[in-house]
This record gives sequence, C-alpha cells and structure tokens, in this order.
Amino acid sequence: MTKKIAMRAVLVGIQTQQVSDEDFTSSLDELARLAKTLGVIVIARLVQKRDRIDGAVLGRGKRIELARLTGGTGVSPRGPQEQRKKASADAKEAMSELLSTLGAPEETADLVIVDASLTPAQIRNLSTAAGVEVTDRSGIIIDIFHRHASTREARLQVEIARLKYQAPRMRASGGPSERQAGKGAGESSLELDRRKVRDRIAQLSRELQGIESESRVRRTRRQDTLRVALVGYTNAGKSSWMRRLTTSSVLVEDKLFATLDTTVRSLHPQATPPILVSDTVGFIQQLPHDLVASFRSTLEEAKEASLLLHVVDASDSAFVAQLQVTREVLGELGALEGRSMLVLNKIDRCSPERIAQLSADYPDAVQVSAKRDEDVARLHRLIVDDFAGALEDVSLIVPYGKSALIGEIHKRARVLSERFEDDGIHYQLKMSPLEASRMRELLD
Ligand SMILES: Nc1nc2c(ncn2[C@@H]2O[C@H](COP(=O)(O)OP(=O)(O)OP(=O)(O)O)[C@@H](O)[C@H]2O)c(=O)[nH]1
Ligand SMILES: [Mg+2]
Repeated sequence: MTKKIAMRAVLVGIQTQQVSDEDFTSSLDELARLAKTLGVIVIARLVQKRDRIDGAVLGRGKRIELARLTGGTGVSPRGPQEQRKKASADAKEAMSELLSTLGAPEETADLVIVDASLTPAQIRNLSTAAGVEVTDRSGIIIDIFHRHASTREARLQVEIARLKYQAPRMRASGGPSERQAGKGAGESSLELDRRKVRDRIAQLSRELQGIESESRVRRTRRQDTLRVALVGYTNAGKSSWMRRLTTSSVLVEDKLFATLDTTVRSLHPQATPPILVSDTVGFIQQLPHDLVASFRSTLEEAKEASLLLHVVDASDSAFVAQLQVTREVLGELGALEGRSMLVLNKIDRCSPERIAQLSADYPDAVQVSAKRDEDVARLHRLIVDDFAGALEDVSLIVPYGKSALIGEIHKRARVLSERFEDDGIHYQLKMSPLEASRMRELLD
C-alpha cells in the first residue's frame, strides 16, 4: 500500500458458512482497528455471505455497490481486448446511470480492504472492478509492521516479508503494485523486476543472518540467567507489564502492533538469582506466514525463556479466540514446552459477573490489572516464587583457594546458609539446576 496519509477505505467482509456471526463481526472490528493503526479512515463496511470466495471475490451486486463508493465500474471484464473494452464501456455507462438515479455517495474511498487472504489474481480482479487499490488482511498487517519496525533486525525481517508478499502481485505495467516494488524508470520486463526482487530478498536475508548470529551470541550469553517472556495477542498489555515489572520505558500504545522488537530488561526489584524479562511482538489471527517466519528469531526469545507469561486482554469479548491463536503460533514455533502462566489482564475493565465467570473457566490463571500497584507487586511475587519452585536445593563446598567464586554464588543463587569450615566455605543454596552444574564444573 502507498504511504498516503488519511486514505479512505471500504472494509469488505465475506462471511462463509463455517463462521459464526459473532466471530465474523469481531474479525471485521479488528480489521477496522488495523486500518486505524495505519491512519486509514473507514468510510463504509460491505458484507456479503458466500459459500466460498471465488475469483471475482464478490458477487455482481456487491461489486457494483462497492464500485459506487470507489468510483469504479463494478466489472472486471475478461476475454479478448475488444470484448473487454466494450464490456468496460457498457459498465461505465451503467454506473453513471446508477449514480444519476441514486445520487453520488456522500463519501468515496480510495482503498478497499478485504478481511481475507486473497490470491494475487483475486486482488487484481477486484481492483479492476473497484477502480482503486485493493489489499487484504496480510497486506495491512505487513504495512503496519513496515511502519513500526525500528531496529535494524526488525526492519530487515519486515522488508523480506513485504517483498515476498509483493513479488507475486507485481504487474508488468502501471498499477499500484509497481509503485510498491520501488521500480525505477526504464525497466519494463516483469521477469527482470521479479529477479531483482528475488536478489534483493537474498541480499537482505544474508544481512539478517549476520545480525541474527549476533543476537544468538547475546542470547547464549544470557543463557544461564533465569528468563521470563511476555507473550500474547497484540494490544493485550505485554509492554505495559514490561514497564511495570522492570520499570523500563518501553512503548505502550492503544494500537495494534506497537511493539515489534524484543526488549530484555532486569526484573525490578531484582531477585536473587537475577531474573530477566523480555517483551515480544504480539500475535494476531491470520498472521501472514512470511511474517511468522521472519520473526522466528525475535520470538526465539520466548522459546528460550523458562517461564512464559501469556498475557490476554480479559476485557475483550474475543479473547478466547485470541488465546487460541497465540497458543497455535507458539506451538508452531515450538515454544510451548516450558512452564507458563496465564495472565488475565485488564481485569479493571471487567464486571464482577465476568470476573466470576473467568475464575470458574480459568482457575489457574492470575487476574490482574497493569494499572494497579498491588497487582504489580503480586505478579512480581508470583514470578519470583515460580522460579524459586524451579530452583534446586544445592550443597557446595568452596575451598579457600577458589574464593573468587563466592561473589558468583551470591549473585546467582539464593544463599540459605554459609558456614566457614576447615576445608572451605559450606553453602546451602537454592539455584537453577543449570547454574548448579556450571558451578560444580568451576569447582572441579
Ligand atoms: N484498563 C487497562 N488498560 C490496560 C491494561 N494493560 C494495558 N492496558 C492498555 O492497553 C493498551 C495496549 O497496551 P500495550 O502494553 O501497548 O499492549 P501490547 O500487548 O504490548 O501490544 P502490542 O505491542 O501492540 O502487541 C494500552 O492503551 C494500555 O494502556 C490494564 O490492565 N487495564
Ligand atoms: Mg507492546
């Protein structure tokens, strides 16, 4: 999509039989929020019930209704050129007749957003009928990511996903897709353009690999540390909790995909042994596959954490589906094996009845609000206790010749007792099994 500010869009939802009215509406609401995040103004919603989405995307009547709002003809003629020309001219005439009878719409749009995953051919057909640019859910999400990515790693990840999304949608001449691919003047062959895009993807992927191995080194360095990762649907409140648990100043916004980069900070007040907290990119239904793949390394953070805090917006009526989506993607990433805690957030916005229902449905979850100090203290304690439960009772003797290790022990373990004997200092400790074996190696 182009960077024009304040584009005006028509949202199109196609309800197939399998989808309930409630899920359908909440998905369309979410698409409206995605559009808003991009600064796009939604002027109308157009809904159609169909068994499946065919090549024309919408039925004839709906296409005409749409074209009336976007200044198109409502048709996407096929066949030999002569035939197409004639069909277009007829359709144009029919549309101007319709407009003169019905009157022009109050507002018109320059973008159509379809709440589905469309093929390049479907996008082209609908775009011809509407006379304006057409994009789908993936396209919008990729645009948001593109706009919000700030670190080099995130930028590369998004750019790769964007090029992969655009490559099959490129056209030989004219059309919106050409602008997106950033094609210079003078080149005309579609093949050449496609090859350039492939080369660019390969180049960016190499760059990304370099950065990824750096982050891998950083992560390896952190490996011995206890880590908790905040994961969950976009806008659930992960960054709010990052702020509260670490007193860092990460971005918190009532926007979808405010966070695209993983940040890692120390828990505050700090526990012994130290615990690191990471904030991660949020999930959404139908997250484009290329984006999931691109963000794999960012989400490694979640995979390597020993505790996942799965944050959900308990005040959102669609949260059960959101919970499911997050679990699915985490499962795909192989990040569901460790310990996890379900955090029902924004409880301050839930009615007593809802809270009672949540308690019954999710007896093991914690109900909190990031806005309440006492809840911050409570979740902090739960995290520390959770790790304490995962710590082992360890006895160690540090000979006096190795007293340099004493500092390490105090930093990495909770010291239960410390006795000075003839053969060295006798420790009773609580520490992670990993740390314990590392410490034993150092003592050998
Ligand atoms: N009322 C209420 N609002 C909250 C709570 N937690 C977060 N919010 C609000 O929810 C919005 C989203 O919060 P973020 O912390 O940015 O959410 P996120 O999960 O990091 O979202 P992304 O980074 O976009 O995936 C912000 O407007 C927060 O102020 C809460 O417990 N209660
Ligand atoms: Mg965030």
